[in-house]
Amino acid sequence: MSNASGPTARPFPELPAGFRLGAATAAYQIEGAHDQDGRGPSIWDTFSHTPGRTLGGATGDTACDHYHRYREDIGLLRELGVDDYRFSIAWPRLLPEGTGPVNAKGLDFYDRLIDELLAAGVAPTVTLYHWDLPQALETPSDSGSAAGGGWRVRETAEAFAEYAALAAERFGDRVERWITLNEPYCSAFVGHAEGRHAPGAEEGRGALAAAHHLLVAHGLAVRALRAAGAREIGITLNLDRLHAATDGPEDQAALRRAEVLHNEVWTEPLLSGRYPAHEDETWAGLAAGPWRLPGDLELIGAPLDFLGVNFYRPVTVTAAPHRAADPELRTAVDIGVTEVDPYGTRHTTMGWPVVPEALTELLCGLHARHPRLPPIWITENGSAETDTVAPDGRVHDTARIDYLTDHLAAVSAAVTAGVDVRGYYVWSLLDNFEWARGYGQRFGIVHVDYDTLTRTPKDSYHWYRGLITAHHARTEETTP
Ligand code: PNW
Repeated sequence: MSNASGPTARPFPELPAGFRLGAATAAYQIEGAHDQDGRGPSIWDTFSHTPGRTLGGATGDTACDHYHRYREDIGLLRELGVDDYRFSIAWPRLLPEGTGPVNAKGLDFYDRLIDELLAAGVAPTVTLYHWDLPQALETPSDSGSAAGGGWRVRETAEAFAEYAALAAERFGDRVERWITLNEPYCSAFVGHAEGRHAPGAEEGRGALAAAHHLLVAHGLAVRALRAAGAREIGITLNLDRLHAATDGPEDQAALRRAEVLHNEVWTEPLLSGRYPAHEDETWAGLAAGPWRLPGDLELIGAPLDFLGVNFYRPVTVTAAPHRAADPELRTAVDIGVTEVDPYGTRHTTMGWPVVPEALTELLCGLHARHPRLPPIWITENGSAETDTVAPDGRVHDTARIDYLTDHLAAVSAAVTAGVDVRGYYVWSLLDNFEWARGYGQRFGIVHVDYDTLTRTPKDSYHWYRGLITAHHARTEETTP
């Protein structure tokens, strides 16, 4: 495919016929309107409002104000020509206390959003949980009926299944694809052990319990979605392409520990119906913790229609001394591993190295290791750059175009090698609230001015539009 009229001279990557192209966002990162129309608070409202937790004290109170500007944003998607749009539903908009009374205005908002997407010719993909747990499930309010405890307790998984059933009954006739959880690794370990994400806890035991309950929540939600007749059901994981810094035995052992924590804790129960073999006695804690009930692994391992994979960068690890005294923290986060960066390549503003072939390797590795691997969707991929609106009124984000070109080519290479990858969502449609990093990191293919909330499509948006148009034309030629 040529790219004669595009902003860069490089050709578009070749994609398989019928491969689907989309864009992704998440509720707390774009919606704003945090206290409007009956939305209850989430753990991210509480966390971002706690001094010192996010860069410059940034919150999602307004974010991109997508709650009020969703029509404009869907217009951007329509113009872009994407096949699919991945967004998340804010659980506390539908159920302000996490469970119990339903907020009709919350249901109405997502009804309007979904109907406008369909009218724009874009298929909705819904993420049910992109980190905004209703605060009432974490710490109950006076009126709250829930016990609190968040993901550390099983009741939260049960509440999640009720929420999933509510969403599927209301929206299931129009939603193409359902993602139960986004990156449960982050919810469990970044949220409960590292403490860099909400709820900001640094507990070993709490993180292990959270990991298990998130998987149970996924399993219960799959069951509820199936019962409601949902179309395609999957989960999104941030799987890591890991390397050891050296061939030495200590680094190789560190690599094994990282493989378990980052990948196998999730892929083994989900795809093989078991927890990873625990040569390290601490892993027995997760596999045999008191939170585990008979039947859980069958529930968690129920067949999926697809696996969502978020990919940004590879990670290299080396052995390091433990720092924490708590033996359970040594399981959940302080696993005797530290990251090193041997990559002599360009880095994005997140400090992440740009290594597209790592995505091909990750996908081929999954395919080789898991006989039950369902079709894969890349549910997030993108780069943060220093994007500013130039005097000509445009945003010349050539580095992002190169990143996306090379990563799409890397996906295509995996398909050629035999991996069943069905589609790709660029992260993100809009610049948005990048969690603890606040508004300092811009991932959008559309620039957002946070003072005026003006949207300016970047050069990468125009490039992606050209790619999608060319890809659709080619797919039509090759499909009889
Ligand atoms: C993913 N970390 O997040 C998320 O799914 C998106 O919401 C996010 O915007 C995107 O990747 C880009 O970062 C992560 O600090 C954010 O470990 C932070 C971490 C991991 C994943």
